[in-house]
Amino acid sequence: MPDDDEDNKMADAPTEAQRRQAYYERIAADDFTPLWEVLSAIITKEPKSDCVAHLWPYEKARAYLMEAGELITAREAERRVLILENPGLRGQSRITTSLYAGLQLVRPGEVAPAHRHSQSALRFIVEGSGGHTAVDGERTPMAVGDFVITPPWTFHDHGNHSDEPMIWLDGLDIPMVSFFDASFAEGHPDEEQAVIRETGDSQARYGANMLPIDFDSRSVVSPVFNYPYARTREALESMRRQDEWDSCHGLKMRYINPNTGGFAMPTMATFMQLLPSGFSTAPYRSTDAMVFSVVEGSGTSTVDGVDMAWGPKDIFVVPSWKWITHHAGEDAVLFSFSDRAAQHKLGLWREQRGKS
Ligand code: 1HN
Repeated sequence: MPDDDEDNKMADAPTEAQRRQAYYERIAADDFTPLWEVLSAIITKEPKSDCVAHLWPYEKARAYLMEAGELITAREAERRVLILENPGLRGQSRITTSLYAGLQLVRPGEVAPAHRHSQSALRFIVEGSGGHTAVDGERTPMAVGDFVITPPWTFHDHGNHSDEPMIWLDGLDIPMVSFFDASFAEGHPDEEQAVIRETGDSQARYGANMLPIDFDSRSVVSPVFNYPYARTREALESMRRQDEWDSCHGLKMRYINPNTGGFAMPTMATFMQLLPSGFSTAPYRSTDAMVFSVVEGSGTSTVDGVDMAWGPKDIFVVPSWKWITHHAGEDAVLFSFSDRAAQHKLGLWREQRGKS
């Protein structure tokens, strides 16, 4: 029966889906894959991230760190740090897709030995004073609220000659450097590098609104490596008297490389902002996920309808392109950092302001 024959032929003929699948399997064996099957997943209409908003209460972090202090020395650990791992990125040593963050403890009398690596590091001091870090032969004291830079490939070691624990937030561009497969690291032959410049030298030389006459103006890393809180706080306090409030940010300043006016570090941008008591910000979003460290005061930040209530020394993270609002219950000072410096250089950075 001709009609039945026709039907059988139709049933035997592979469907379009089957023909495509067979083709994908054949080309896969030679390491090809069809773009049209993945296009909308790799080029999203707007940022999509596994990174989630999250807050780490300082009280809990500090208790765990102190326990670590009993378990391992800074010398043995090399760096005694608890990584702040984003709940959406567990197992990846990341606080955001592009950034690493951790809390480091150096106990009285300890040394974290000298080494260097390609990754840039920032330190934001959350507890203690009387500790120090050394970079390129100069020691700088560390006190609460100070922002301290370790530029890429510079030897650095930390010490604590005080009788109180020193705790700070480390921010590193580790995921970015890994993305580029550009990581190098090595130890220093000595536990502590030799001190060859006086404490305060770089502040005087580069941080007094002057630069040495022949300073290389192309340098991408700030030659200032400690931005003391006392000066930052004083600047914010002077400005608040002029009432220059931004609806999304309150009073927000960025740390700069005095040589270029750009961000202080090549990959990471750092900020300090003041929100006066009772201030509620208008919604804001940007493509750089942001890590916040609370210096003073308390308040609530809301991301996607979820409230994060914070107080002094708490750390919280806001993913890329999520609307955020802040409310300060009392005068609040927030330090923050992100990958904005890298995004700017790559022409990627975007922001959007919402209506209050
Ligand atoms: C590092 O060198 C320090 O120098 C802290 O204090 C955290 C995390 C990963 C790799 C290197 C430091 C680090 C780190």
